[in-house]
Amino acid sequence: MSAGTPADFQIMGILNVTPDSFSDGGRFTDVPRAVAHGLAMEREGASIIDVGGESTRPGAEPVSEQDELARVVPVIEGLRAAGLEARISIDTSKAAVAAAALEAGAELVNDVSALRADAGMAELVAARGVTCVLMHMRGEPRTMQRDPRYEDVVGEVRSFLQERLGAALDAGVAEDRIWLDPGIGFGKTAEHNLALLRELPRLTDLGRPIVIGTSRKSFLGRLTGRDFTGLAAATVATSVLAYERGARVFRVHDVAPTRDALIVSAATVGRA
Ligand code: PMM
Repeated sequence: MSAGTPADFQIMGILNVTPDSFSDGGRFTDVPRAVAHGLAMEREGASIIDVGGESTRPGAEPVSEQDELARVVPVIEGLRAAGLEARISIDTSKAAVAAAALEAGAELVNDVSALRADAGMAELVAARGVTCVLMHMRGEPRTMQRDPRYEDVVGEVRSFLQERLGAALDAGVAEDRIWLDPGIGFGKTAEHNLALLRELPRLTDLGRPIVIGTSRKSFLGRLTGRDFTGLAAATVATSVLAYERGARVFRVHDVAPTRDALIVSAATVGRA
């Protein structure tokens, strides 16, 4: 095999245009910087750029529709005007924001509420025929990390994703447009996150591509004793493990090392 051989994974580069996101809040709030960062992630190997205007870090307060629109639409337009070839996903739970983002050039909807927060979202995704990411979250970002408990975290996340997959199909979303995400860190302790990674094959057997987002999350900081600035290697390790267990889409900040690690993983397991 040679460098650049197509492999069966996709990297979703994170572009948070928020003043308060977990590890990159405030860095990309001005449009030219955000656009430059999106283009840089594409050069590094991202095939999707995930643009988000509402922080979902633990404790985050909701953002108004107007604020969210004002943050994401100019960045999506800017990425398209700058000739980005990667697909753009919009990280939102609001149908009006998703609609405006799709209008501006986004092609996927990444909804951490799994189409539950806004009654118009399922209809929009179905009508536009776009791919959507349905993510598991326990509670809401403001309170989700207050003592989350499960009997069987993997089984409960699996049932939830199966139910949301059914709801999306009922709303008219085509099955091949649905990706699933266990929502690492969303209402979960470190142990819960690790169990989900360890037992990922129980989720891949739902038959849809699994998206995984461990990037710079606090359970990695707890394990390694580092703050988020030093979590690229820990993130890469989880992405490789998740790939080997069947995940295929990786939502990360550190695109270049993730690309290299996943290319080697894919070659090793014979998928590239
Ligand atoms: N994590 C965050 C935001 N959006 N979307 C999906 N599909 N999966 C995730 O794990 C996810 C997400 C929070 O992380 P950030 O604040 O670093 O963007």
